[in-house]
Amino acid sequence: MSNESNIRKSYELARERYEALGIDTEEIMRTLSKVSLSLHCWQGDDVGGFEKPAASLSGGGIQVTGNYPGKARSIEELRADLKEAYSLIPGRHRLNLHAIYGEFQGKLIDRDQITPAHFAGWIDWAKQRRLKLDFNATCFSHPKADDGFTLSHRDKGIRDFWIEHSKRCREISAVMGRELHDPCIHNLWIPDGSKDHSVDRFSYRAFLLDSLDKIFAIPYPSNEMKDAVESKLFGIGSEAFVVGSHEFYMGYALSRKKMVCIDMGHFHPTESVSDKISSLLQFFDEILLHVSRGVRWDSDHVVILNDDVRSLAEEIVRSNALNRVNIALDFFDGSLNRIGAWVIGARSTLKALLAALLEPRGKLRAFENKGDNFGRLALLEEARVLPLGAVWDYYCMNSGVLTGEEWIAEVHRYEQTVLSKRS
Ligand code: RNT
Ligand code: ZN
Repeated sequence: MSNESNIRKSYELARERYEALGIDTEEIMRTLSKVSLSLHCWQGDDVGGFEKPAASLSGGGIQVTGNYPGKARSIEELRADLKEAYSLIPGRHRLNLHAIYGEFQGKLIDRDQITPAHFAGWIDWAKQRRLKLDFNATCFSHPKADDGFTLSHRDKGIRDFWIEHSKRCREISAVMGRELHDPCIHNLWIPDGSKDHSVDRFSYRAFLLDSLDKIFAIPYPSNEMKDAVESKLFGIGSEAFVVGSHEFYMGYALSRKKMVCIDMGHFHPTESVSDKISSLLQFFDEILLHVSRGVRWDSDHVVILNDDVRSLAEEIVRSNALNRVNIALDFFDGSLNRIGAWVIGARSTLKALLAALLEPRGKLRAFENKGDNFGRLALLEEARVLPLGAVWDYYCMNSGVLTGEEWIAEVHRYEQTVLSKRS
């Protein structure tokens, strides 16, 4: 019996099992195929980028550990690796770039000098591959970020430098969106904060507010670009104080009609990020997510199919908000095959969405509406062991990507034939 016919047989049984619960697996697979994750370029080279001289991850409250061989050393290598990763992820997904990934042709182009021309190659590449782009200002890994402050810096000269950078990044985003006929989401995250207590939190936040208003002074049409702002609770070296806290950006985004970006690794470890979705959606048309995995003090481990990600997907689906929640991935791990890391994170996020879509929502809601809390809890528990894997394999097969554990061998093959040749 071939693998393919086994997958079909398992799927057929699964389809009937779900049908009995009122779930149409065919329709759900069509819905899933329209979900486009934004794949973060920075997992491919440990947030290095292609500036000359090369930026090294610093001043950012974020850190990549591990020196697994084979990381992309050039734009060509990164594109080849991305192509490999995309080929193992079912569906059509976006690419999320950071400003340090421009084509600077070996020249020193400081952050306040970048232009859309430096990203023309990416736009062409995206056009050829029918990809859509998202973008991020890079307000870290730079001498002017070394003391841990950028847009909220006490020094006006340093603030102005990062304001100019961020304005240019928004312009680049608008060009990307215009050229690719799909709005590019520009996300702004800054590392600003301090290891120990500040006695003037108010002033830093007032500086940040003023800088943001200057950055957002130029409006762009929403079919070209959309703005998001990302908060954080603490980072490495900013344990006691982060200027751009959740409350700060909630207030900012609501009053200025921007999106909030909710990174799963940026909250108290016992706080449930999924619970925020249905609240935010009462006030925002759209939000941006950074799907990540916090582990102790790190906020950026490779995403896996854990309860946090499953609950997040459930809350998006239960809120009927797949078209209002933009889902980006954000993690970086240099201790394993980096293409494998991308694919694990993306496939796990999609599996979580599939699981959420396959939830017997009608029956669960009926229990809840009747006040039958036992019935609701019992069905939730039974639903956890429904044959999700059979639908997933069938979905992958029909999407033309390797199923089950088969893709692991392909990543190993790529490592042997391509990555191992990189010194
Ligand atoms: C850092 C933020 C931010 C970065 C990327 C590289 O804590 O999550 O989104 O990870 O911009
Ligand atoms: Zn993030």
